Amino acid sequence: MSADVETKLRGPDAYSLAKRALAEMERLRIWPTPLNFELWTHVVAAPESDLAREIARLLDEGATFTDTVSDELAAAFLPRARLNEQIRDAGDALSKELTEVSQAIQTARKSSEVYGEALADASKSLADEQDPATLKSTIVSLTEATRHVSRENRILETRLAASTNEVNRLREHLEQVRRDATTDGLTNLANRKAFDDELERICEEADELCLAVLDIDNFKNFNDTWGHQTGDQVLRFVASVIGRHGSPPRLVARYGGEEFALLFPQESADAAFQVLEEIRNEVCSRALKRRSTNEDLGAVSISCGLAQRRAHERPHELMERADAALYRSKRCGRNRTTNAEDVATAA
Ligand code: GH3
Ligand code: MG
Ligand code: MG
Repeated sequence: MSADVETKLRGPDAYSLAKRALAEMERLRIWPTPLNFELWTHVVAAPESDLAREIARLLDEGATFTDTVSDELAAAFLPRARLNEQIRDAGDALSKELTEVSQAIQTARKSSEVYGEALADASKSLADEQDPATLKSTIVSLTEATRHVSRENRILETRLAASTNEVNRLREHLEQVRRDATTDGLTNLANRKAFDDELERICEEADELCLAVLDIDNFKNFNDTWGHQTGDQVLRFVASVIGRHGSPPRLVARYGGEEFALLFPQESADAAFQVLEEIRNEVCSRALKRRSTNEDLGAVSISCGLAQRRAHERPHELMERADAALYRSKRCGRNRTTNAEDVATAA
């Protein structure tokens, strides 16, 4: 999102842009969720933007704007600014907190210096002085100085406790922002960006690695028959099965619409193949029911492609081979797993 759009959406035209966005949404029968509204205000404010172009392309294709589609659009085109804003705000708050703590420490240091001087003076006068009245006044001022410094210390302690709480709150907030940025909202699995980063990292560390892509079969038909909401339910179900087989050190991600990726660090292709077959069997043997009406939906199946990393192979090459294996599974009738080595042999 450009600064231009931001300015427009906060400028004098904001109301008319908002009205136009709503009218467009109504015309296109786009459901007026807050996120859709946000997307469409951007479209009317910047009809030449990448977001507007992508939405036009999806409309041409006849796509349905499900929550997932909108989430993906927002993730691709809107969130960076929001994320940056949140990180910047947390950074500002942290720096304000540190400045205040450092000021409190300075004040405490000064008052303990003053107290040190008072102690030194007192010890001198106590050593030299015999007059009871002067001794008494020395003790009184010493007591006063002690009270003062202990008051200052209590203030500092309170300030430090408040700061510790605030810093912990900010840390949790930043952790949440980081989680949101790396998680897919529908399935709670890692998103594509998180997966790509991890794949890159693992490829730098180890050669022993298998990568699988898993794709729901004929999902468009399923959506067309049962609607996108039920489709979303199925996506969550498939994600939960894959997720159960993908505990660390494995990594599961929702890689695209109805496509998942699964990484097997330090595992052989045979072992990974077995796991994919277990997932596939678990998915296709479950008789699904529509939650809202309890209607039988039948079963869904998935196709999988598996590739074992070759020495020094780049992440995108490994992904391409897994994809080619998936494509072979689709071509051979779906609901099956193909090892990329077999694609290479057959080619
Ligand atoms: P294939 O077996 O070849 O994979 O066929 P397919 O129909 O699954 O594949 P295609 O790529 O033609 O269509 C994918 C469909 O997945 C289209 C889209 O409606 C659906 N889809 C993608 N993301 C979502 C989502 O978040 N929710 C729902 N309900 N459907 C989605
Ligand atoms: Mg599919
Ligand atoms: Mg697909």
